[in-house]
Amino acid sequence: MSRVFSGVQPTGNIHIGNYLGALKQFVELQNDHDCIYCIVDMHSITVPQDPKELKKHILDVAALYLAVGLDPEKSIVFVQSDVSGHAELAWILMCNSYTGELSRMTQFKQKSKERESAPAGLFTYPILMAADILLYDTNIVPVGNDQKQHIELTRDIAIRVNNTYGETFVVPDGRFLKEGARIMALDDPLSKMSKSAPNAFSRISLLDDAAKVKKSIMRATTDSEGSVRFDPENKPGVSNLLTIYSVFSGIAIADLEKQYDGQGYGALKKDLVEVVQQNLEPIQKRYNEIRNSQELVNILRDGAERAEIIAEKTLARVKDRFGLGL
Ligand code: AQP
Repeated sequence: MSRVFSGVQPTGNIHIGNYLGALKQFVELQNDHDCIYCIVDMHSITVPQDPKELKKHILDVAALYLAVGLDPEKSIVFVQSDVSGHAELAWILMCNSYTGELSRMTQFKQKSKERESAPAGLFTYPILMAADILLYDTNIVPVGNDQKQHIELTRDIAIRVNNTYGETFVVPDGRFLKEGARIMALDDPLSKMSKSAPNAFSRISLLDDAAKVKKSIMRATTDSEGSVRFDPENKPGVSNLLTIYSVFSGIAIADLEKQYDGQGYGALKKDLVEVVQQNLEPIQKRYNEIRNSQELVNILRDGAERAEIIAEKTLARVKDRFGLGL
């Protein structure tokens, strides 16, 4: 069975972009793949975090993993910092990566340009991500398409090590959805929806109440043309709403265009509010049942133990290839 690995940062409440681009795939894949899903807390400290908030967000994301349908009987679910092999392998990979390739990463360029000086961890972040993936002999990495460049780098590092030290790593492939791989911000459909954007109405979080969902969608930026048409280049706002509608409802975009032909954006938005609320309701119900339970903590502890067994084997192989240790 192919091995699947992916993760989400506990940097705030998961939004529908994270869900439609990544988490929905996680759930689908767990039925016929060997899946490992991580809460990547070590990634989140590449920018300053409030320690109390971070601890809370780790459990929030874990509870959301289960609430969207991850089944700990089928998937390993754990917290990254509970398995020390991630950091250990990251160092080894760092010694086999180049500053030139890291400085080409667009996410680093974006995130560092807002600060006077960038933490070194923000620069080397993609190597920790490569370590996360390679540590588990991963074949498939389901992610949103903002991660394409990082997956390419992971592949390059794996191939480089294999060529230098002999077969060491499985070379993974990214898995990107045709629809939903890049959900855009509701207030600025030229930027991706993001947890950290200052305007809360730019995103819909999985835990948003009905009023917030309604307000975010009804305020969403569209255009002055007034016709419901999928054309991401010329009509990015309306196209983004159609994508969200289609992925949540399972109705093809072409059918939605027909359904709303001759109607204004108001009708599309009003129905989309309902579709999103209906999809979030069961997720929120399950989240509230599990968020403060001991069961959640037990699942994460058990997940870390199972992940550690796999990680140890890979690390032993890597150290042997590199001639490290006794
Ligand atoms: N807008 C998006 N559309 C589709 N997929 C997305 N992902 C993120 N944004 C979108 C995918 O969600 C997974 C988890 O993301 P992450 O938490 O690791 O970090 P991120 O990409 O940095 O997410 P955010 O929301 O943009 O957080 P901040 O604001 O903290 O930077 C990944 O698979 C990602 O591709």
